[in-house]
Amino acid sequence: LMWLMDQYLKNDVLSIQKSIVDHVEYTIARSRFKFDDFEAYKATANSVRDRLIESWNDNQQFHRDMDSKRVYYLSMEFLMGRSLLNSIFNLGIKEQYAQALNELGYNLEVVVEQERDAALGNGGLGRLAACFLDSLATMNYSAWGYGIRYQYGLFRQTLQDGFQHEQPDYWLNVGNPWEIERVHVTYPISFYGKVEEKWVEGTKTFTWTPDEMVEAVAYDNPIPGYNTGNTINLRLWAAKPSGEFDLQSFNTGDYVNAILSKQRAETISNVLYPDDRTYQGKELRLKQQYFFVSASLQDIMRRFKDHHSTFDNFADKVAVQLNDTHPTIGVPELMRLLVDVEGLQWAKAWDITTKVFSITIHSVVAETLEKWSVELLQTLLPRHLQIIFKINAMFLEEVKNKIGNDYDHLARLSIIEEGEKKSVKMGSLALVASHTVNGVSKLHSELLKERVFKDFYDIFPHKFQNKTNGVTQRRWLAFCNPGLRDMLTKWLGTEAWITNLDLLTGLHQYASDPILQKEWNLVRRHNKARLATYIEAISGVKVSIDAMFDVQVKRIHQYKRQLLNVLSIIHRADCIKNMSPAEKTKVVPRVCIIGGKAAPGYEIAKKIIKLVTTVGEKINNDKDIGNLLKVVFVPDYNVSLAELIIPASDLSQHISTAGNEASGTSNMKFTMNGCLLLATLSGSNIEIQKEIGDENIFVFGAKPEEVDRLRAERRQFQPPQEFHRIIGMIRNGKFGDTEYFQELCQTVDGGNDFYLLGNDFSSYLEAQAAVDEAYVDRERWTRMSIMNTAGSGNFSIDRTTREYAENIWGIKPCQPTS
Ligand code: 26V
Repeated sequence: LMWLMDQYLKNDVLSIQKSIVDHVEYTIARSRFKFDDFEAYKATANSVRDRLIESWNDNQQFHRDMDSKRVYYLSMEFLMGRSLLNSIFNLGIKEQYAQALNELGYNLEVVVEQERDAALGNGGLGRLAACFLDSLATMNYSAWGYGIRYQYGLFRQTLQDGFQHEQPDYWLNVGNPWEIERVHVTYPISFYGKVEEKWVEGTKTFTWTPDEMVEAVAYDNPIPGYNTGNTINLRLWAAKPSGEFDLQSFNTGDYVNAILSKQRAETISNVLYPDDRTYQGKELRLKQQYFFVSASLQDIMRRFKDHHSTFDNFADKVAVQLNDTHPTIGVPELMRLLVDVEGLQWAKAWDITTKVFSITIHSVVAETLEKWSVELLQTLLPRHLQIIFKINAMFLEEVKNKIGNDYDHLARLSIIEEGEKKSVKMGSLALVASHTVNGVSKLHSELLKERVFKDFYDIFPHKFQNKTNGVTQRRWLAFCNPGLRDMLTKWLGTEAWITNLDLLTGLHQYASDPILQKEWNLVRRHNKARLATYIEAISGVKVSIDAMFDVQVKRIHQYKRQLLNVLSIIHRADCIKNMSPAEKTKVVPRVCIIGGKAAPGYEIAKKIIKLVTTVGEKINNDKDIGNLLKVVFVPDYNVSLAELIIPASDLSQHISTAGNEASGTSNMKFTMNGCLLLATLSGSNIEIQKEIGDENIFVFGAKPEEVDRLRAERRQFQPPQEFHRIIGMIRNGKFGDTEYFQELCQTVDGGNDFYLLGNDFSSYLEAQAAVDEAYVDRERWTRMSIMNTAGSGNFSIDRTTREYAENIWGIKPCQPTS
């Protein structure tokens, strides 16, 4: 049988072809002589899936035997994108698959495009989680991701008359070949009900009798590492009606309604919340959090118990990383499982809990940290609320010994926010229970200590660390930019940079080499041509690849200042229109590309989108401007579009108000691909500048340490005339929709301008002029571009992963020898 299996899973072209055709016939149930591109994709994916499962099984067996410490990455979001190319590339069988398909009459590139994105995330936080999985697998760590199998991913954005509309992303209706349903891996998840206290043999015990129970069913998604047998697991939970519970209601005669009411359990894992700004205290969101965290912890404990008879070594075998505050309910849940279910003493359980958890914070301001009302917790998770109160009481008692009875100070530290509506501060709860808390860039980690968690830093300084984010160079360089990949490998004389990005420094010496420069620009032009074709297809706008591709793609947020970008675009158009023909010949032609989704309820962000499209319409049809300026809004920005856009960008904008972007990760992807940054002193921009050198990046705007003062004084600040004039143009209806844009214009009125667009405007225009000047000097620009790629080694997520592994999780790489 083993021999048969090995034959079946052989990786020569012929065996692969046979497996694809078999899947066409037996999985897709189509004729092996007639199937379309989509069916070819499904058959190919299934054939790859077989190979993934084999390596997944080997790997799970290996780690079971080793009983090595494992990290569990708990995240509400995993923004995975497509898997086919990633999988065959990481498994080292891309060429075979390309050839196999080719001989069958299909083109791998076309087949790959048939796959729908797995968009189970909003933006930075979710994509970071996906990059971590790739890195953990590649670096041979023992790791699992845990999350939710949403039926609806992030909404799909369409534009109607320039306005954003949201379409449901029912991504599973075409089937998902990458997941393995584990109908037997299920856990009961309880909600509501009441808690009874009883004295048993001298100790108080608590029995939670819930009112509602659902079942969590596991779906496993194998994650292959690059060039290693280490295929790790992303386990996503789906909610199903519980089989056993509630049998009573079936005897009341209302059979149909009993079924319908049970069916409502499934809503828990139905939809990803698309707002990444503020928590809204929605019960369903808290249910989602508890649902996936409880299932994950039960699963982790069951696996541990397979090998151990006590929990003494739990923290030596298990590390749990909380991706922001979203999975924090795991803290009282682990306590509940250890104390109420496993019968441990509180002190022992608390000791274990505080050795297991660590948390990453991804936001800059305290207001975005979640709070759940005591009232809601009391109703939904009564036992957890008790546990939280006890954790808080013990914590405050301990703190009192250090700081005395200063009431205000204690109130700030308290996990419970007092007041009319009491609430639980999830950030504080996570911090008290975690052995480590980290920010995602150097500046951000400092801000956490100085501001967001200042009071906690004073008592727990040892808990605070920095872990600057990174991105995976597999997806974000090696396979989204094959031209550059081959060139890097050729000039560095090795492919080893794919797992050791520091090797890119080897390019420094060639930055001015005319041969490299020539090849470099050829590759870049090829990438730009691909994007130009796409832009024409979606918008009808013809763009020249000689023009500078100036890109800003990210979620639409006021702090990210897409509006600042639009204002400078209007300014540029206006300047061009006032030029003589002779002056016009000196203008650097630009294609301004903007993309990103606005949260469905975020009106100001939606107005920014409408403004981009309106301004674009006007400029793109202006004969006086012609090809000197084009403005394109790319709808439905997602991971797959990023893979097309990033390699084709000359300039990319990361222009949030100084200090307001925790890190940023797309900046790293652009830098890696040889795109120059126009950047403020925010998050990891600062560290990128340090690595690639001041002369290879365009930095402008206020300093982070000035922002507080500038905000305080903004009522008195006089923005430049130009700024007023451009706002005036929008206000007075130059772009139509006069009424609609008023509210948007108000956001930058003197007293209101919280994100300091007025303050930074002059500096921004100067930086833009410096960009133009650099671009006309082709030799200089190309050198800068090469220096960006050469200096990006530090922003490989492998560096980040190693730092977490060594300084937070305490895990070591270990590889199955096959
Ligand atoms: C936040 C919230 C707030 C409560 C309601 C629901 C919800 C859902 C998602 C989020 C995530 C927003 C946080 C986020 O994505 N932060 C970004 O994390 C990136 C990775 O660390 C970082 O590069 C970005 O600077 C940061 O904005």
